[in-house]
Amino acid sequence: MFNKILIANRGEVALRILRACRDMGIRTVSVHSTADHDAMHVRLADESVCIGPPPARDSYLNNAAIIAAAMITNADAIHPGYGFLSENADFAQMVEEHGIAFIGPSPDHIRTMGDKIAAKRAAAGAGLPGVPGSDGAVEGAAEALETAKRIGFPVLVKAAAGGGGKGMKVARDAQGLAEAMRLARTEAQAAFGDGKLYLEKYLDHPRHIEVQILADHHGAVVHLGERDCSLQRRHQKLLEEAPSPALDAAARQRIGAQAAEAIRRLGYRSAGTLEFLWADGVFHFIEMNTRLQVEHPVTEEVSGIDIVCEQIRIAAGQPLGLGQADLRLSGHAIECRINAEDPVSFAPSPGQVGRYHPPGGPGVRVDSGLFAGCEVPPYYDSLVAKLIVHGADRGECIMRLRRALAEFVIDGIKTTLPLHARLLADPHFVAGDYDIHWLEHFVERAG
Ligand code: MV4
Repeated sequence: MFNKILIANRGEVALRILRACRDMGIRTVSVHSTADHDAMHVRLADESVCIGPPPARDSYLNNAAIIAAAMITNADAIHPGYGFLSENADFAQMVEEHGIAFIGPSPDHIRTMGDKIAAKRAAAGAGLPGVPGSDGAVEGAAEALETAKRIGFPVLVKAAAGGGGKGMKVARDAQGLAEAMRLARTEAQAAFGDGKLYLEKYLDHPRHIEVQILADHHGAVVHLGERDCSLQRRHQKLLEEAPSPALDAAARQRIGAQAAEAIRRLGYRSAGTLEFLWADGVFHFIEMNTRLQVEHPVTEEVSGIDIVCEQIRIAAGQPLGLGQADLRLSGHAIECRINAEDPVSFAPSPGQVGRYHPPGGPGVRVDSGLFAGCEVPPYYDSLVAKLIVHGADRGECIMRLRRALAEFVIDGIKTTLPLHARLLADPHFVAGDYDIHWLEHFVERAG
């Protein structure tokens, strides 16, 4: 096992990794920008290294500074968390070239899954069909039109380097397609420096279902069931739950088994997530995330598995201590993402926190780096806390979540807590009756 892990991240996920390290008796090194000098992830670590000024590109994205920090502190592994360098194949490779373990999959797997066309091809080859569409990249308008006529309008133009919705355009007819191609190409080129595009049939009202996987270096693969991540606005998830209210036991079993088998065939090793769109009783693979995800706690709550500890053990070469038959998913879990934002306009709301009182009681977990008097800097993602609640079933989970939301006090900054309270009172949400577009309409109705 590793002696010392450097955590190349900040905020709640840095704390989450610190806690896993403590539970495993592994020493920790935090890195931080000058804006995070007094942050909780710095206070709780055994050692810390300042890696640069506030802008992320000069600190949390500064791979040379991070690797130098690992070298001088004698860390034998780096955990990248999520965001920042977590899906940067060049960083993972550089870490390994310095004799330090990267807690994640191989650079090759990160690279393949980072190219959405390559990912789709690899997944299809491993038994996970995607949405019907172009066979790889589409070059020009004529080729795009040919594909669109084959699969039928509406179609969705997607960027190979995309993900998170950037460079994505819907086209409803031939004229719209030419325009969508131009816009998507320009946007993708500007955002990623790569204008490569592909085409898919546009699914109108799917749900976003993802399957959590653990795979070790000895051929063992397990899935930990699915999460429903359909409740999002502008590609920012607001609330996730496990299991999905949309799936029955047969569909759940089918996608879990298919996902695990695909991971086995891909030779993937680490924690990872396969993303699907679920429409009309069919799963379509769309992307794979090769990192620990923000919403991993809902899976931890229903499976009893510590995903971060398992991810660290896998990276250290240890075998998964369990098989699929040892796993029992039980009850229901929901995560509310609490952002330092205005709950109506979503304008960022950084600043100093006043009173801070997290909720407690049966079934309640709070993952957060907040404390009374802390500063929420304006430079980074606005996620400041995650409230994760578990119950014997979805009904109990919702009752406990309402209780926890009512107890939660974060003064001094605006947060999305009131939006969650409103959502938890909505009959459609309570019925589990929503798709990927539903939240946008709910938010528009806000007063
Ligand atoms: C789609 C789709 C409909 N049809 N693909 C959005 C981000 C990227 N990860 C994939 N996305 C979508 N791909 C086809 N063929 C709709 C979306 C989509 C979406 C997907 C998941 C969660 C939220 C979403 C919000 C808008 C659009």
